[in-house]
Amino acid sequence: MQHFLKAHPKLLIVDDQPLNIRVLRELFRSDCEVYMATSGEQALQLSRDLAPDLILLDVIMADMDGHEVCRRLKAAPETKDTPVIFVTGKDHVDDEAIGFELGAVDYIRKPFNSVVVRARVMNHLKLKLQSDLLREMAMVDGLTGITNRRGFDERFEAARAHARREQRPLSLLMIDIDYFKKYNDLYGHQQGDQCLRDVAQAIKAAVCRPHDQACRFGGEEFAVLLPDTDEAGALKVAQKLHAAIAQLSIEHHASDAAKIVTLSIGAAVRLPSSTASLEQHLKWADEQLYRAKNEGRNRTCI
Ligand code: GH3
Ligand code: MG
Ligand code: MG
Ligand code: MG
Repeated sequence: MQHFLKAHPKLLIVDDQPLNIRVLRELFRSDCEVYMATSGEQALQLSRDLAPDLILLDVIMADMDGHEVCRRLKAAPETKDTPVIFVTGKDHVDDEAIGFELGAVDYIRKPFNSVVVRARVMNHLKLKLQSDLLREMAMVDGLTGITNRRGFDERFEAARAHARREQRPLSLLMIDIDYFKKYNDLYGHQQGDQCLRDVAQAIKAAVCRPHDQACRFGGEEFAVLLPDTDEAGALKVAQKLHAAIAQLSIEHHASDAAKIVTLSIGAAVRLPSSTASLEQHLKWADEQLYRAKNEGRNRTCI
């Protein structure tokens, strides 16, 4: 395994015969965190809870066969990208074709050769971890190192699903640096870029609950997503952001709001009963941001 891949990928082995699991586990226990399931139901549960990097899946099982398990894994958003390899005694080529049609990445017939199985599984794990890394890199903003718009959209979607399921409020802050065009004009684009980096890091540091998400929305705009947060909570975070940026005390002599860099913030709370779309929620926050600008900048409107 190359150094940038995480040390111990998670491997889930599913087979209704504990003896079969033990044989496979021996092959991988030195390279992987190995988890085991002896039924289809248990496999689905563990797949959701553990987010394994790869699943080795038996086909013939008493409660729910491997084909059905695979179908359900591929149908659920949390598990649809988890690679599945069938490991089975069903050795007809038609069975193999079904396995691939169901979305498996490989098909291993029993009895198997340990060296070959090990090589195939390790190859698939390497691919999975590399694609995870690419996915993560695609969600980072190149200039500031914080989450980008693509990452934000994904988190926003997930946060909304959580809010709806758990009947929780969801708050959104749209943040815009005041008079940033004038900042660039006065201090130059390079210093403008440095200002964006400093502001981004300060926003990220000020937003500290594990499920909160700060991102660069584009240009000199940032967005903060606050799950399980009502109006009072959103205002508290917004005040914390104003304070954090004031603390940076970045000189801005061309600003009409203050002689340092400041933020305007628009906040919007989506209540559990709301049926508003993501676009509507963004639009509310944008409207409040517009108000904050009109009312003199360096403030939050909600
Ligand atoms: P307001 O207070 O109304 O927000 O005024 P503003 O000047 O901040 O707003 P405006 O939208 O007119 O200008 C945004 C500026 O942000 C213009 C653009 O040059 C600058 N900007 C956007 N992205 C970058 C970037 O990546 N680097 C730098 N240095 N500047 C950027
Ligand atoms: Mg079996
Ligand atoms: Mg702007
Ligand atoms: Mg601006």
